[in-house]
Amino acid sequence: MKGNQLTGKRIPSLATLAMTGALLCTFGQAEAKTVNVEMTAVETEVVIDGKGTKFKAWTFNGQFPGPVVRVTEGDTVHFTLINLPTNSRPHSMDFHSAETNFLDNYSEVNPGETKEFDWVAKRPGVFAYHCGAFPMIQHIARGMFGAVIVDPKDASSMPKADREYVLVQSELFTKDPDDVQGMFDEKYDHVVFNGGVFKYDPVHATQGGDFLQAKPGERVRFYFVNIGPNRFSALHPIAEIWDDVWPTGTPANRMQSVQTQVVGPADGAILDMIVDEENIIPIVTHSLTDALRGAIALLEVKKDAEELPLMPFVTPSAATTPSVATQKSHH
Ligand SMILES: [Cu+2]
Repeated sequence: MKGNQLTGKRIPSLATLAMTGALLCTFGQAEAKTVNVEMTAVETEVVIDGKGTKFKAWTFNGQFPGPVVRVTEGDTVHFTLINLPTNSRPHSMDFHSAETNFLDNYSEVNPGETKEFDWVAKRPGVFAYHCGAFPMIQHIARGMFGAVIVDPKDASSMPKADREYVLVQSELFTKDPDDVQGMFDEKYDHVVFNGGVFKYDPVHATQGGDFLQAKPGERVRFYFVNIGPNRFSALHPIAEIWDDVWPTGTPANRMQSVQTQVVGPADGAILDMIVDEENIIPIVTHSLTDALRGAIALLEVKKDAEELPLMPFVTPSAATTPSVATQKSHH
């Protein structure tokens, strides 16, 4: 699948091999590399529904959610966070995929300043990232979050997917984005996948909404992150059953025949579904007050399904060109 994210090259040059030193690679496994990921904190308006409703967001790269970071187990990520001088607040980055010194690396970056740090993608799975600047509940509620996919070094540790989507669930507080007490009191207006109210549900959306698509028989893989800030997700495919679920996306965690997967705030899961015949499968958080506030995605299964990006219908980052060119292999 081609997405609005960039995937690092799998084959490093000899120079990279020499530089990273690493590499106890066996045949058929991806080789470790260094990947540069740069993000810019951008306080900007984003559109949250098909009617064009604007939301005063805080974002990474102007994108809501932020760009998908995709690396392979063993890779080193060299991360740069730029806080624009025009921004009003400090921002920061917390990668749940990293095990690192958070006091040094996850500290706040003031407007006009830049921070760089490295982390190693030691564990495969799907992880949240988010801004952790004070008050964190507000920085998450206003949109500073996204997903990291760490593909397993040994690709055979999971069945091969025919099609892949990333869904990030979050709550939207649209009445007053500076009402932090309202965020503590859970006075959210919407719950959304990938930043849009019924973004993938043209039935419930009063305007807009686009189906996710798949072909009959395809193994469709969902990389799911729930960033909250407060609500648990109960992810359920109506009239289907998840064939395989990997909590946190860890290959060793394989569960089979799961009706509803609970994913708490700032957790993730990889969920696979194979739909045998043409159908429309609603994917919902079965916490129904949240589903009916916007967290329903319709997977249209049809023989002539189109290819779609990893995170469909999310406006790519404005901070970089082309596409989301924030992620580059180092070689
Ligand atoms: Cu922030």
